[in-house]
Amino acid sequence: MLLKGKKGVILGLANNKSIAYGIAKIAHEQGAQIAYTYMNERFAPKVQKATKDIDGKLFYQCDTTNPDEIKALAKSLEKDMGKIDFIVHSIAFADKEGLCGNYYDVSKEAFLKSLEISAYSLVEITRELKPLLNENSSILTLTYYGGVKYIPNYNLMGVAKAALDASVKYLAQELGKDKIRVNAISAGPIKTLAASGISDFSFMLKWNEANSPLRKNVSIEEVGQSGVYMLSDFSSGVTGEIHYVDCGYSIMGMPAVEDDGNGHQKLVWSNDS
Ligand code: 0WD
Repeated sequence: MLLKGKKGVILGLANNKSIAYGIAKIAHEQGAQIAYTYMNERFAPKVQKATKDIDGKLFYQCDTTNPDEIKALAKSLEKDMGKIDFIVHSIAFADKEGLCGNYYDVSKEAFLKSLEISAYSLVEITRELKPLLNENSSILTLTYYGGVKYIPNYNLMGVAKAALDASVKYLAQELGKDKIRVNAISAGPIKTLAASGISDFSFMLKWNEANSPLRKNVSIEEVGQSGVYMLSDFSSGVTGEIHYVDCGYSIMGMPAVEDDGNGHQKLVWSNDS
């Protein structure tokens, strides 16, 4: 059991399709004691229901745009759990206007809100919860390739993920002396509530399945398995890392190839028969 005796908090589990749920499920199987947060009262019953089978007992409200709720979370965790060993940050948001059309049309309001929820929240949570973290603790966030390369319609979220990726590196350097690690998993596309806001998301899923070396899309359980490695002492030598769990998609320099039936690769749109 990789996480036996470890305690932590998972932020951003909206339902049993969430990436956070995949991480929670595997972390629970590996012996972790986990507290969960929900954004507001509307989400509380959904989070409680989703975590019923994985021993969900501790729940706290934490809208990360409210600094008082982050401070209150730190206090509640200390009271109910004492010191903790991991934090999973699985939170992101962009208004619809930031996930379609031209990036240059995005409003300042939408930009600031997205960066606040998707990137700054990691910084603020790290600062407020740091006093609770044991030595050898692990902080994990979720990112996407759209912060590194252009992905159609990912627009504002791509810019927010770039800020998140850079935050991981700066936080990793600063927390390293306290023996706290900070990493990100860059997951391939997965159909979740948040993903349904991205225009043409079903095409993204098909494209990734067709063009990934493993010829499939990643599951939340697969992200969970890699996530548990990042939370466990098995990754004790790893920090500041963006770890791809995307069926290999991000290594492809020239996608859209297929097998010609004779074991040879050819371009999907090639005229050569
Ligand atoms: O393809 C995907 N689904 C990928 C997602 C590929 C790669 C990365 N990711 C990232 C997302 O960008 C996000 O950072 O994984 C993380 C988790 O996303 P998810 O599991 O895809 O989405 P979801 O199940 O919707 O969870 C995100 C949750 C929100 O759910 P809603 O129902 O609002 O979409 O983030 C939470 C909320 O529960 N959230 C907040 N929590 C606290 N305070 C806030 C907030 N202000 N805003 C959103």
